[in-house]
Order: sequence, then structure tokens, then C-alpha cells
Amino acid sequence: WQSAADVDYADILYQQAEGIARITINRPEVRNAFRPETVNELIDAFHRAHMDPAVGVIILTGAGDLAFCSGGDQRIRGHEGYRDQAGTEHLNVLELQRQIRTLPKPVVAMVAGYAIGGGHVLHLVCDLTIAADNARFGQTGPRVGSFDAGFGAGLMARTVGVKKAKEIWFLCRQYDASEALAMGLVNTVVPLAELEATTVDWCRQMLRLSPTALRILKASFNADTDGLAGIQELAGNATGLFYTTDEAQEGRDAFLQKRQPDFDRFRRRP
Ligand code: 2NE
Repeated sequence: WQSAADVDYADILYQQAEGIARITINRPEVRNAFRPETVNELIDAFHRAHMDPAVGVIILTGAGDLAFCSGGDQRIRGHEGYRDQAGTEHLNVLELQRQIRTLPKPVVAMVAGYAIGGGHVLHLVCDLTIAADNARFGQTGPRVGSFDAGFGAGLMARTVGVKKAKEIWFLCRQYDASEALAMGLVNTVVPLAELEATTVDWCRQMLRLSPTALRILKASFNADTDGLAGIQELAGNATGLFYTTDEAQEGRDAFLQKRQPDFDRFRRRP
């Protein structure tokens, strides 16, 4: 893995190799809990990976073997959110969730150890999850006075079913990797020593496939859940593809050349 020379993050690492960007939450002393600054750095890193044409797949992970992420840093939880160093309180992880879901490249959660609370929702919003055999999953909200009634509840229900999602939230239990696999919460479970190799192998498999097909499929999985915003995401891909056609370019050219467009030569497909 190669670190980008022009980034200087405090709470995360950004590395890249062979078309894969690896973003690591690097606060192992608090089981990779996030503070607003961590989330802002993650948003910046995902944007970087999104815009970089050399990146086809993104891995999100946590530093060390003990945790993927333990959610919001409870030490800086204030009155109405998580306090940044300027004293403003945020729930900016919700913006990060939307970004991971809508950026048009596959995002793979590579989970060793705990994925708990808001950290559990982060792996949930990733497209795929590869879990090590030491991974443990769960929500703590109702125990610590919090909840995620957005993707944390709705996407959870779609992923594991309504009954199981309610159990996860209402009982605040932890689930081991094999239980998570059985309920469809993760895609595969591998020995901890094989976690990285397996994740990279899955990424390489996706890198061999059509990026446009993966892009539009990713958007299509959001289209019904995300309402008009989901349709917009899918429709934007149609517009992008249409722009590449002679038919769309005739409209642009006619405008620029101050003439009527000639669409007669384009067939009306059945
Ligand atoms: C993650 C878990 C299960 C790990 O347990 P264990 O026994 O392996 O470690 P331990 O000793 O609990 O934690 C090690 C150190 O990390 C800190 C702990 O306080 C401890 O610090 P020291 O005693 O060594 O000083 N730590 C761990 N998680 C932390 C956290 N989230 N914030 C601050 N410090 C943390 C266990 O640690 C655990 O259950 N952690 C709390 C999980 C949790 O409740 N997260 C918040 C959920 S709410 C949320 O994330 C959220 C939301 O619901 C809606 C919007 C935004 C965020």
C-alpha cells in the first residue's frame, strides 16, 4: 500500500494500490470511535477516491485487529451531537453514510474485531462486508441513549429482515461473525490472518468487471429505498450515457451552431 503524498490526515489513513483505495479509521485507543474531525476526514478521503480515475474499488477498515469502529466517541458527545474542537456539535456521520451509499464505486468494509453502534451502521452502508472470524457486531444505542432511525434501522431491516433488525436494536446484543453471516449481515467470514488477502482478492475480481455496469447496479440498489433521490441517482447515469450518443450531441451542436436540430436520422427504438 502506498500513502498519498499530499494528504495529512490526523485520524485516518489513506492508501492506494492497484486500483484499490484503502481508508483506515486510525484511533485504535478508542476502538476506532469517530469524532467529527474523523468523519470530516473520511468524507474528504471518500471524495478523493470517488474522483480518482485510478481507483475502482474502496476498502473501509479500522486500525488493528480489535475493532473496525465503535461508533461515535462518547467522550466528546455533547448536548445535541458530537463536539468538534471549535465546540460545534455534529451528527456528520449521517452525511458520510449517504456518501458511501451513493458514490459510484463499490465500497467494501473489511471488519476485524468490533463493529458496534455507529460503527456497525458504517459497515452496513458499505456495499459488501468481509468479516474476520474475530468480528463482533451490534448496536448499543438504546443502552447509551442514542439511535439511528435512518439507514441504521431501515437498511438494517432490508438486510436482515424486520424481526432480526428489531432484535438487534431492541436487545443491544452482540453477534459473532458466524451469526452475522447466517443473518446476511456480512458476505463472508475468513480467518483473521486471511482478512486482507481475501478482501483484496474480492476487490481485484470487481476491478476486472465493467465499471459502468457496477456503477449503475450500485445506483439501482438505492433506487427504491432512497425515493426521488434514488431515482435521481439512477437517472443521472442514464443522462451520462445519453450524453455520449450522437443523438444527444446533435442537440448540443445545433444549439451552439444556432440551427434547428436534425433528429430525423436517429431511429425511434421499439
Ligand atoms: C467496542 C466495545 C464493545 C469494545 O469493548 P472492549 O472490552 O474490547 O474495550 P473497552 O475496554 O470497552 O474499550 C477500550 C477503550 O476504548 C474506549 C473505552 O472507553 C476504553 O477506553 P479506556 O478505558 O482504555 O480509556 N472506547 C471504546 N468505544 C468507545 C467509544 N465509542 N467512545 C469513546 N471511547 C470508546 C466497547 O468499548 C463498547 O461498547 N464501546 C462503546 C460502543 C458505543 O456505545 N458506541 C456509541 C454508539 S451511538 C453511535 O455511535 C451513534 C449513533 O447511535 C447515532 C449517530 C452517531 C453515532
